[in-house]
Amino acid sequence: MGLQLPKRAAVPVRRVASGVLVVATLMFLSACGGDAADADQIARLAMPEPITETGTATYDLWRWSWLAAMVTGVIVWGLILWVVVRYRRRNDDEIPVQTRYNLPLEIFYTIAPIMMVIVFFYWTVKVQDEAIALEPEPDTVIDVVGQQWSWTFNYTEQGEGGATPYTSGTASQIPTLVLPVDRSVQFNLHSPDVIHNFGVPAFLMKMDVIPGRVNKFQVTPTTEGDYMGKCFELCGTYHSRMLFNVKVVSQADYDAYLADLADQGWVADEPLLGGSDATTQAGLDEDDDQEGSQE
Ligand SMILES: [Cu+2]
Repeated sequence: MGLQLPKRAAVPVRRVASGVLVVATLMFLSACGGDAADADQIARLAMPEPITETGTATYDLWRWSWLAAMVTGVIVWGLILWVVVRYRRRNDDEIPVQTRYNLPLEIFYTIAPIMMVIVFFYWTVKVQDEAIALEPEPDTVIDVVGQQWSWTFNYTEQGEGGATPYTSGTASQIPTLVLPVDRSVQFNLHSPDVIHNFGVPAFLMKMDVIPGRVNKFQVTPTTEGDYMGKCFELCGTYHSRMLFNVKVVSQADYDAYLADLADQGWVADEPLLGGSDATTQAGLDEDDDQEGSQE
């Protein structure tokens, strides 16, 4: 073979080792900065703390996936380092043989990733099924409307006489979604305009809000407290203002809150779905047959 490598001085192993050490130290130190909450977040591999029953399953999937990826990474990096050192060029006059192959090894590294993808796929589908499962009779139903540029939360038929207390935000004032603790709640997601995405990081759950169909998911919050939610789909100019607060409270506080909303006049006979009808797509008449709808 006429392959000729240009001659140059080899990089000393010591210099490479000290470079690796500096990078590792910097990564360690950057992980040490910040307060206890940051440290917790790092321990959870950047996931928020899950506060729902299904959130825990999602979190476990995340953790075990990272573990599998790290084990794979360590083996691969170890092999690379070993090969680099063991088969390095030892003098200026010879280069290592460039044509070695090993059939069993090649079969192994073809099959191993396929097996890994199958395992990841199986667990992802299993957890996803759990996250989007709907029980037939949830304790609470909330009709959520995402519209440019805020949210309306309808506490459907939970007011006196089956009325619907609601709260609605504006682009300058974000609304608060109040939920009872340890009760299953179903969100029916409506959009009268464009595709939004309703999500609460602490639930480890979000779902598209699509005009012309009603997506649904259920959660059971298990920890009282204040959380944040937002629109996760770039829906236009003021997408970034589509924030909302989430308060998980006791059943008594929840009932008091709904009564309070009704007292202040925030109550309707029917859930307010935005536009004339959230299941009518903008630009279509209500009588138009919506063939694209999957609902
Ligand atoms: Cu949006």
